[in-house]
This record gives sequence, C-alpha cells and structure tokens, in this order.
Amino acid sequence: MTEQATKSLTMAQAVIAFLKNQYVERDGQEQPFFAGCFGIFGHGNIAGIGQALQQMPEFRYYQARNEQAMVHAATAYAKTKNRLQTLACTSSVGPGATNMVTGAALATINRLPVLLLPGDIFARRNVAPVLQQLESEHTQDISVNDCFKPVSRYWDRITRPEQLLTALPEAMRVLTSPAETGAVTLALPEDVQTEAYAYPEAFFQKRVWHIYRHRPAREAVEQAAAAIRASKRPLIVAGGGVIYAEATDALQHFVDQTGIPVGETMAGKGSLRYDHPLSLGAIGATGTFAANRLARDADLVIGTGTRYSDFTTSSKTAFQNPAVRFININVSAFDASKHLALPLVGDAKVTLEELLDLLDGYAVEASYRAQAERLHAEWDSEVERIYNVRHTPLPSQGELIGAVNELSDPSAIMVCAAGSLPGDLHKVWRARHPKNYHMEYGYSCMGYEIAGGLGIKMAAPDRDVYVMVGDGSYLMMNSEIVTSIQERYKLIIVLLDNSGFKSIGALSRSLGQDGFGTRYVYPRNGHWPTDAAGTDVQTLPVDLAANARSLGAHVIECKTYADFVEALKTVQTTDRTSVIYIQDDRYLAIPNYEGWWDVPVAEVSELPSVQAARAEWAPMQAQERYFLEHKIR
Ligand SMILES: Cc1ncc(C[n+]2csc(CCOP(=O)(O)OP(=O)(O)O)c2C)c(N)n1
Ligand SMILES: [Mg+2]
Repeated sequence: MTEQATKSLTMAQAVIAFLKNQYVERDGQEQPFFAGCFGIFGHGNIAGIGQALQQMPEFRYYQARNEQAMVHAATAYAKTKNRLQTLACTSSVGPGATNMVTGAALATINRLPVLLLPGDIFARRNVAPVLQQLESEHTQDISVNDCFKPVSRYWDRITRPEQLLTALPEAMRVLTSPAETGAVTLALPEDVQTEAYAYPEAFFQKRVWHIYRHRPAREAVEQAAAAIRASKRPLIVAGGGVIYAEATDALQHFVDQTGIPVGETMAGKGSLRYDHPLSLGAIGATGTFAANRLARDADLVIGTGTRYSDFTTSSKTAFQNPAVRFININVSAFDASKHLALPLVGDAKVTLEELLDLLDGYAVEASYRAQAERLHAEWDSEVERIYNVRHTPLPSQGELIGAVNELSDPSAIMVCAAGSLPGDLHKVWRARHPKNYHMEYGYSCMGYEIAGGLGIKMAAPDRDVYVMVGDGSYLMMNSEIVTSIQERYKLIIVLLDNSGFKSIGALSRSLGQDGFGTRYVYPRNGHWPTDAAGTDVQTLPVDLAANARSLGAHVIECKTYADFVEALKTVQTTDRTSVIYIQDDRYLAIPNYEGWWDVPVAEVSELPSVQAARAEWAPMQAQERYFLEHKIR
C-alpha cells in the first residue's frame, strides 16, 4: 500500500484551501464556485479563518459592517449568478454568529446557496464559559449556533479537524444542488480552527461539481402533453426556477408555439419580456388584472419553477375553476408535488423543450389567445397611466418607479425586498431582461436592499444597480454603503421617504387599525398618533440624506418629480455610490387588481372598524381552496 501524501494545515487553513479549489460546470461552462469570503473578525474566528485568509490572499477577503448584511450580499451575488457562484461568510462566535441567522433563513427560503462559517465555543471546554457563550445546565453540547439548524439545508459542527474530510464534500453537494440548495452552516469551534492535522493532499485537488439538467420521467411528460392538449384555458405560472435554469428562451419558444399566456411570480418576473404579447405580468396578490383574470378561470396551470407562495396564489383564492388541475415543472420533488400536481421533476429548460416536442401542431384556441393579448395591451395602458400620474405636493411612488424604469439603462438591475415597493414594482416594473428585476420576496427582509445591491454589483460590475429602498428599510440596515465605497462598487440608491411604513400602514387600515404604530412621529402623552391624527403630529428630527452623506455616499436631495428625473441623469456620471433622496406620498397607492392576501383579522374586538374588516375578510377566506382531487392520472 502506498502512503498518501499529506499536508499539515490548521482546520481553518484546510477549509480555505478546499473552498478555493471547488468549481462548478453547467452546459460546458466551468467557473470557481466561490468568489471569496465576507467576514467580520472576533475572537471566534480571527486566529482560525482570519489567519487562513491572510495566508491565502488568492481567496479574496471582503470586510463587511454587519454579519446579516454580508450574508445578504453573498446571497444576492448567488441570485445574480443563477446559483452557479456564491461567497463564504465567516463570523466570530456569539452575536456575530447569530446575526447571520436571518441571512441564513433568507437564503434557504429563496433556494439560494451561501456558505456560513460561524465561530463556535471551545470544543475542549475547559475554559468555559468563554466570552459570549450561552451556557446550559442540561448539556455542554449546545451553543447559539444550534439556532442555524432549522434555517440551513445542511448543518454540521466540526469538533475534530479530520471531520472536514466528510463535511466539506457534503456542504458542496448541497450548495451545488439546484433542488437542495440554501444556506449551509459549518460551525467552527474556535480552538479546533487553529488545530493542525495531516490532511491528504488529494482533498485539495481541483474538484468540479457538475450541475446536470435532470429530465423528468418520460411517462409524466407524455401525460402532461396530453393534459395540455385537452385543456381549454391553460396558464403558465413562471417562478424563479425559470430564471435560475436559464430557461427564459425555452419558455418564450414554448409560449410562441402554444399560445399559452404567462403570469410571473415575484422571483419569476423577467422570465418573459414585459412587451411579449402573451406576457400577463405579475400574478397573485400583487398581480395584474390580466394575469389574475386568466388565473381565475384557468383549467390547467403549468407551474414552472415556482413554490406557490401565498402571494402567487392570492392565498389559495387565485384559481377558482372547479376543474382546475396543475402540472408543475420543478427541480425539487417537494415543489413539483404542490397542489397535488402532475409532477415533472426536472430542470425547467430541458423539461419545457421535451414537453414542447410533444405539442407539435398544438396551440390554444384563437379566442383564448386573443383574450390574453387584449388583456396584455390593457395592462400596458394601465402601467402607462401610473407612470404618468403627477401627484403634488409629494410625488406618487408609481411615477417614481416609472422614472427609474425609463431612465435606467435597459441592462441595469433593480433590487428591492420589503415595504410597499415590492407590490408596486411587481405590478408596474417593466422587466426587459431576466435579471432586470431582482426582488427578494421569499423572506421580504427589510435591510436586504443595500446589502443585496452590493452583492449584485460584485456579481455584475458592468451593469448599473438601482437599489429601491424605503425609509424603514434604510434605517434598519444602511451599513453596506460603507462597504460599497470601500470596495469601489457604485450603487445607485433610490431612497423613498414616506415617514414610516406605508405598506404596513395600509395593511393596518385594511384591518380596521388606522395605521397604529406605523408612522415615524413622536408619541403624544404616551399614545401613538394613528392616521386619524393627519398632519397634527410632531415629526422626528431625522435627516436621512445627511445620514447617507455621512457614510461617504454622494447624495442628491429632490423635492419634485422634475428634480428626481434630473437626479437620475446626474447619477449616471457620479464616481461612487449615490443616493437619490425624495419624500413621497404615504397614502396614494397603486390599486389592487383582483388579487388577495390572507392576513387574519381579530375575531372579536371593541373597535367597530375591526369588526367591519372581519366581516369583509370572512367571505374572501371562504374562497380559499384545497386542491385535493385534481391529480392528472
Ligand atoms: C426585518 C423585517 N421586519 C419587519 C418586517 C415587516 N414589514 C414589512 S414592510 C415594513 C415597513 C417598511 O417600511 P419602509 O421601508 O419605509 O417601506 P414602506 O412600507 O414605507 O414603503 C415592515 C415593518 C419585514 N418585512 N422585515
Ligand atoms: Mg416608508
């Protein structure tokens, strides 16, 4: 037996030496899977991963301000790269680690790969409790890092250096699997990070992970084709999977040949260009009337790369045809089986192509196609109307979105995540290419916007990145403005200030609660002014423009729509991250277009407004459906 060559490395050095040699390949294109490592150092990682990163500068280190933000940036990077590349994130032990839990949940929910390396308490235990250690009377085998378990697709704690030999390949399997991907967490005890071990050199050889385009069962494709041929009112629901699989051309061929119209989810917007005559735009709670009307009567829904969130299904009220059936194309059997669909478990691109081959000569009836095209055109006029509202004294959010859409380069990427912007953008943003609309709406996490924008710009440095952010989200996390300046990644941040939560304010009023707790104003005699207080409130002495300037951004303050248009032109030539600040109207909203979202209303209340809201809610809730008997056999 020949002796294996080994190399003495610390556990942390072995992690980095391994990560820098991992590659992925899809469709013959190969690239390194990791673009580097974000990190914030403390006693939990400085002598381990920190030392390793210093020793291996070819694996680029990026300093961040906030651990949650760095996970968002890495996740946004992965989304921009269609999951073919991401970054690792190293944190200290304790609060640095738990700051990443929100980021982990976001990545996992959105099915986006990110590798988290939180420091952990000493494996040898003799010095416990160490700074920031959570102790338990019942076991010594617990730390705050156990919080990552439910939000990670793979979780492990490396208590001996040689455990890396089995843990890291598992981490890579999950990260590179389109069906299983999400956050992967390897908790690294701070002492073990620094311990040396003779690792086999073979472990550090270049390794290529092949991302195959899996094909669904042939019988299922045949059944799906037969069901499509038998349908009268089929509808495609396009989700993020279409974009990640780079199946947008395949989708367009499918639509052109069959005449089946398309509604898009939050993650799927951009699957089909907004001006394709069979594009119905957004579907569901924040959908267009075009998509929602066709959804209501559809007899066959072809869900492609969607997980059917409540926003997509209007909380299960969107599909009201009693005979509606589902065909789901998805890499994940879990998502493919939703609504008791005929599951086509496979890659969206090859599945759409295989299905289309069996639909030769088939197209929807001319009257249905004409109805879809008419709705598309009517919707386009509605967007035009909203882009041209000129509201005073404060502009409307819709016209500001219109200005950004029309004045940004068509290749630009717009990013958003929470507040009233996502619903408005889902409806009226005109997506001109599959990456034009980057919406984080799996977790809809306030604070993702600027951090996410940084990750996008790192992934696509040649494109302009427009961060659309409300004052609430901005206040929650604006720290990565500093990182964007430090790393010279220019972001264009559009900061819309409506003095609080426009979104939750409107939701509150719809629940009969009059905006309680959603305005940024001083409490009066210990009470919260609601919307009924009107302008009779004392506003806070907050200057968000000055705040952005203090972080190093170039800031342009606007008052009117005309100022805003000028600012959008000016930021084309600024040399660093720029913030366009404008106040907009809290109350003027883009309407709801026959969508619904179930937010339960208090069943008993002393407030008549709440009782009235409950009475309105009940009949809508009654329309929610289970899809139990519609399996295609
Ligand atoms: C981290 C986090 N906390 C709370 C919420 C619930 N939430 C959704 S939107 C919103 C208000 C957002 O305010 P702002 O960014 O100003 O946007 P606006 O609603 O005014 O458009 C809140 C609190 C959330 N989505 N994320
Ligand atoms: Mg706001």
